[in-house]
Order: sequence, then C-alpha cells, then structure tokens
Amino acid sequence: MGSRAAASRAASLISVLAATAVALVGLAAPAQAAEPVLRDLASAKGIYYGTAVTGSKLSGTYGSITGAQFDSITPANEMKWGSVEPTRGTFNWAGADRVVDFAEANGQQVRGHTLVWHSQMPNWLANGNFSNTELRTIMTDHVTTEVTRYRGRIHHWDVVNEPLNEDGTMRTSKFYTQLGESYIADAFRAARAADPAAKLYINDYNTDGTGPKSNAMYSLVQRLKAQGVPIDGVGFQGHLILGQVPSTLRANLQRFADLGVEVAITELDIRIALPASDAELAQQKAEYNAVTSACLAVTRCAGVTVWGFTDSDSWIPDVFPGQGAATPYDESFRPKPAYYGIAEALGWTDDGGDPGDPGDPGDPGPTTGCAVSYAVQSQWNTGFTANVTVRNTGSTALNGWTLRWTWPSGQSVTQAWNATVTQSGAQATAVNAAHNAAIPAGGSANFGFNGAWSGGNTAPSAFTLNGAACATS
Ligand code: G2I
Repeated sequence: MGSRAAASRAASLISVLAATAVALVGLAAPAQAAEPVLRDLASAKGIYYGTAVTGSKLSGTYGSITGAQFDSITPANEMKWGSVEPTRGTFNWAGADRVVDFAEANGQQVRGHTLVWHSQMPNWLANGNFSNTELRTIMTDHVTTEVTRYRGRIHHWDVVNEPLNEDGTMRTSKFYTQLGESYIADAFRAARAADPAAKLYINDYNTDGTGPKSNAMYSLVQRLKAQGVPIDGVGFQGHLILGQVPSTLRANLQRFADLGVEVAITELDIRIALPASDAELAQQKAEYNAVTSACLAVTRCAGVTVWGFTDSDSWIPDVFPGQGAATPYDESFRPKPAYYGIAEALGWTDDGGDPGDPGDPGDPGPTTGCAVSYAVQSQWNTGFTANVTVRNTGSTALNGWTLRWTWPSGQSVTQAWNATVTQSGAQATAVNAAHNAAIPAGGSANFGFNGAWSGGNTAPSAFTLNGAACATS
C-alpha cells in the first residue's frame, strides 16, 4: 500500500474514532461563505497539511488556528538535541511534551524534528572531544533515548537533517568528520529499533528542484537503500524565494518517489523583499498553490508542512533582514492570498468572496459562519459531562460570543468551565470567558460543562452563535 493510501486509511480511522466519541447531529449548511479548513481539504485528498509551531505559543489565537487548520505539527525547536539534552545526561522534555500533547488533543500527527543535525547541538556535544567510538555511541544513544520516549506518538522523524553541502559533497559536520558517511546509517538503524512504526526521513534544503545538491541526495538515498538502511522518506524543506520556485519540483519529487521512498515538503515558506506589494502577495498565492499541487501530483508525497503559519512566527526576518511575509497568514493572523492558494490547490472552490484574497472579483465583504461540535464525554445515572467546540467559519474574527441551544430531553446545566452557562426553561445560553472571547477567522473556542439528565440525554440538534444558525459537525 502506498503512503497516500496509508494516510487515507489513517484519516478514515481517525474519523471513525471521532465519530464514536462525538455525538454527531444533523448537518445544516451555514448561510454564508465559510473559510476553507486546510486539514479537512488535505485529508480528503489523502495528504496532511502541517505547520511548524513554537510550543510556548500554543494557546489563544495561535493555538486555535493551529488546531483548526492543520493536521500535522512540527516542533520548530523543541525536539532538537540542544533543547532536550542541554547538559549531558540531563534531559528536558517539557517543550517537546507540550507539542506532542497539543497534537494528540487536536487529532494531529507529529513530525519529529530532528535527531542528528550539525546545528543547535548542545555545547557539551559541539565542543566536547570524544573518540570516534564514543561519539558514535553518544549519537546512537541520543537517537534511541529520544525516539523511545515518543515511541508510537511520532508519525515522521527527521532522523538526519541537512547532511549535504550546496555542491553535493557531504557536509563536514562533527558526525561526518569523525564517523564518515556511516553515521547516517547508524542513526536510522537506531531510530528504527526504537520505534518501528515511525516513518524515518532524511531532510535537507535546496534539494527541491534538480541540481547538484538534489542529485547528491538522490545518490545518497540510493546508497542507503542498497545497504538495507531503514529509510522511509525524503524531506524537501522548501525554503523558497518569491519567483524562484523550481520548475523541476514535481519531477524531482517523483524521481525520489520512484526510488521507493515517501517524499514530503517539510518546511515550506516563500519569502518576499519587504514591503510585499499586492502583486507579490498574489504571486505568492500562485506559488503556494504550485508547491501544494506538486505534492498532490506525486502519489508517494505524504504531505506539506509550512515553516510557521503566520508571519509573526517566521524565522525569515531574523536571518534575512529586509525579507519576510513568507507564510500563509499575516502577523495579525489574517489569512493571506497564499492561504487561499493552498486551499484551491486542495480542491476548495473559490466562493468569490474572501477578503484577503485579491483574486476574488465582486468581493461581498466579510462573511460570518459557525460550526459546533458537541460531545458527551462521560455519563452516569443522573449526570454527564459534555465538551463543546465552537468554530468561527466566517472571514473575520469574533470578539465575544454567545452560543444558544435548546435541550431536547429536559437536561440542565449544573456547572461549566471556559464559559458562563445559564439556563432558562429548556434553553441554555453559553457566554465566552475572558480568555476565549476572541475567535479568529478559521479558529475555535472550547468549553465544557456538567449536566443533569433523567429519562434521556439526546444531543441538541441546533445551535446559534451570536444569533445566527451554526452548522453542526
Ligand atoms: O533555519 C530554518 C530551518 C532550516 N531547516 C531546519 C530547521 O530546524 C530550521 O529551523 C529554524 C527555526 O525555525 C528557528 O527558530 O532553526 C533555527 C536555528 O537554526 C531556529 O532559530 C533559533 C534561533 O537561532 C535561536 O537564537 C533561538 O534561541 O531559535 C531558537 C529558539 O527560539
């Protein structure tokens, strides 16, 4: 079975599980245009759509967009060697745990990034003098320890990151210099032994199109496969410059796929010289569309990850002064044209009415819409606990919300959290808490409550948000 089929199968398994856990009530289409949801569109096409995240930001608006829009996340820094083992033998998993826990709470896969890399090594490793034997053991022990800790919870591991120079020679990292090319094979073998279910990737930049570096990666993967090294995938970082998306991207992905490995775009961003003009943002839309389409065109392409979904969380301005605007959302979490470019590549039909999507003629202005999912999490003879997620499917942020529903079988709310819930007759009214008053376009808020029931505990069939009917899902 190809990876695309496996991904679809995993996605359907997840939806079966979700359907089991969530009381699904009848679907009513919202009256207004809805923001596309990238994770749903991607999963319908058999790929994932992911983002790199900064774990400490995973709450509020940043957290709600991350959870609502993406079905894979990659910790940008929290799983790197320098983060998890700053002092030899002393591990700090808090940052990595936070990202993995968030992913599991939001039904997302995790790309583990990264185990063996020349950069962001702890000082004790970078500056230590170790014999070759000792260094090899340090490296394989590190791989074993980290992969074992997250065994069964990581979908893809970037086992070795950035092993090549631009001209296609091997990068003279500490590992290569002391251990030679065999460090790569040893790292993969240790990772496979520690978590046989994780897909093991090699990952690099400037290998997106054909050229000396990409050719060298191709030869390296051939050599590893010939040696029986357990490598499952090749990551193409996709740190691109506006106007320079390689025309050979799709063909390049395909030739690697033909070696019998998965491929993925792992760190996509497309940087622009600032300030970005409307024309440049429109061009960036077309380029995000093209990169996403290239993955879809290659059966073994597992998915795409953007390296930060918002311009406020991008590495570009720090490293390339004067450049930026590289991600699909602006610094205020408003979707940019690039976001619609991704959605359209994933099969979303442009409804012609999206502010922020300059290609849309006759833009009718901001739209509103909502979707509610209601789930009974536990139930006992007289009571129950329920969880409610409210998603803003409109095109503008909500600042304060009131959700109403009518109980079908005489239930009542006894105690609520993350919202204030009152009841009058059969009608319940939930008003946001201070911390979740703002729901960005495409984002969601969550609250829960305990209720009382007798006779029946049928889920409510309809909800209104600020007076307008919501879809239920
Ligand atoms: O450089 C862009 C990416 C290229 N491919 C491998 C990725 O792992 C890499 O990610 C970036 C992170 O996005 C940055 O956030 O890796 C950088 C380090 O090489 C990260 O930057 C570092 C800063 O340099 C540090 O000063 C800072 O303490 O992030 C650290 C944590 O915020």
